[in-house]
Amino acid sequence: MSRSLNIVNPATGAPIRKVPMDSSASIDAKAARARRAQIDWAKAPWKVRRDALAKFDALLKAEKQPLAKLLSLETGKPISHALAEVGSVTGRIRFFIDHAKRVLSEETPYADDSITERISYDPLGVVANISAWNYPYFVGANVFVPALLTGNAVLYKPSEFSTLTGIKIADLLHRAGVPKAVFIPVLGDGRVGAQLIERPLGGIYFTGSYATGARIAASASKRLTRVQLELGGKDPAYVMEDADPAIAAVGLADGAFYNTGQSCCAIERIYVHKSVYASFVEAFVETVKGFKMGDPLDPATYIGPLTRPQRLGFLENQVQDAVRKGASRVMGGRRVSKSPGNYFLPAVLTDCDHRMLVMREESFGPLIGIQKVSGDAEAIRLMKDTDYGLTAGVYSKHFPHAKTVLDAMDTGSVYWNCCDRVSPNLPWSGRGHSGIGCTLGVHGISAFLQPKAWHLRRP
Ligand code: TXE
Repeated sequence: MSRSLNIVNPATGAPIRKVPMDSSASIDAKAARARRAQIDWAKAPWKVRRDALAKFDALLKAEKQPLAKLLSLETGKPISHALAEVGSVTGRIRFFIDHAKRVLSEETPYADDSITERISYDPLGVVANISAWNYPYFVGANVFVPALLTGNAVLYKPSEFSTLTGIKIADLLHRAGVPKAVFIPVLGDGRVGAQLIERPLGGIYFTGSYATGARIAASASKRLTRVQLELGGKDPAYVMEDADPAIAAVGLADGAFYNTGQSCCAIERIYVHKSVYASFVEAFVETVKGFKMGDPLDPATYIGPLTRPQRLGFLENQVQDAVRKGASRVMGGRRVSKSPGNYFLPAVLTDCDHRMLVMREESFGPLIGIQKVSGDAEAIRLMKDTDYGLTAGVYSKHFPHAKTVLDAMDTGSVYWNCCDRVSPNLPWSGRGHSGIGCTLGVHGISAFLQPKAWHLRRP
């Protein structure tokens, strides 16, 4: 008996569509098709693969409006954020197209009159891409664009919270010239994802929570399948004594609440030097009060509904736990009870400390805890008090001072006077519970290749 996904609008609770989920048998058939098709795809001239992804880029641009509207309808992402996401994927696609050929090229690191040493690069074969819902175009393209450019086939499982967008992505890639058997969507929930990774694969590329990532790594270890995990975070920011509190407040409010706080590299906790604490909190709260909460399809909306309904109670529990332990609830912090949508009033908690869940476990929603610190040493200790290692940032006027703090961070990315940003030029990686491996940058292209060393002695 086949199961179905019930796609629901998070802003209204209204059903959008039922989508049948893949079964074990259909996954087997798709995996077999991909294995056969990948051989010719890898042999295809570079130009064929490059032109298909360039056409995908062009289709994304041409159809940005309807794609953004579907994304907003299905995930509750404010339409302005959805347009920004679909519109910005081009930068990542262009980067991969401009750099993949060089990363793929053979190298001859050594040659003399008898020996030549050469390195060639092979694709991994068929890879599984298990993706997340919060930025389906970004986190998807980070994986399937370089995977396809380097000659791999992709079994792509969109999150159950962004299935319709995932189906659209597959349609665009196929219309762009990627063979249907080379990029195959596998539709369903976590159970379908668990069935998918049981197949023989050249690699598993996962974006999602730490808990699920750990389960996937355990499953993959039985077959020693290559695994890449882009997981959660508890990203800290520190407002130093020489920072401009008003500038820091605007930047960090956006970093904490953009995409309704549902970003892996969203600011999740803020430490403020005691000398600028009061002025920062005042400016921060004023900025957050200016964020309009409403219908995601309204261009003026900044805060939409949570994508996942079950997170309303999770966030309320973090607020209640903090207040019970002495935090001050300056604004928001509870669901909008009369709304049929998953609306959570944007919350700012002050007087926080590390006894509170809000300062330790990922919130992944419109909720932030702020803690006063006496100086850099205390800030560094608190920022490092976490199992995660995705990003960390500081606001200050003088870089040498900022660098002493950023050098101390054990994170894949660090920020000075900015936050919550990802660049195709730079490797995107997480340490500790934030993941394994790298996407973006040239590292994010090599992640889909395996080297072959050639030792050639002339007869
Ligand atoms: O993840 P889940 P969610 C993180 C973010 C947050 C989480 C939110 O920080 O922690 O993702 O996404 C499938 N075997 N990032 O709650 O539940 C599931 O169907 C195989 C970090 O959706 O882990 C979905 O497709 N698959 C990131 C996907 O895994 C399984 C950016 C993710 O689901 C499975 C975005 C199983 N046993 C979000 N169970 C970054 N660092 O860039 C579930 N799935």
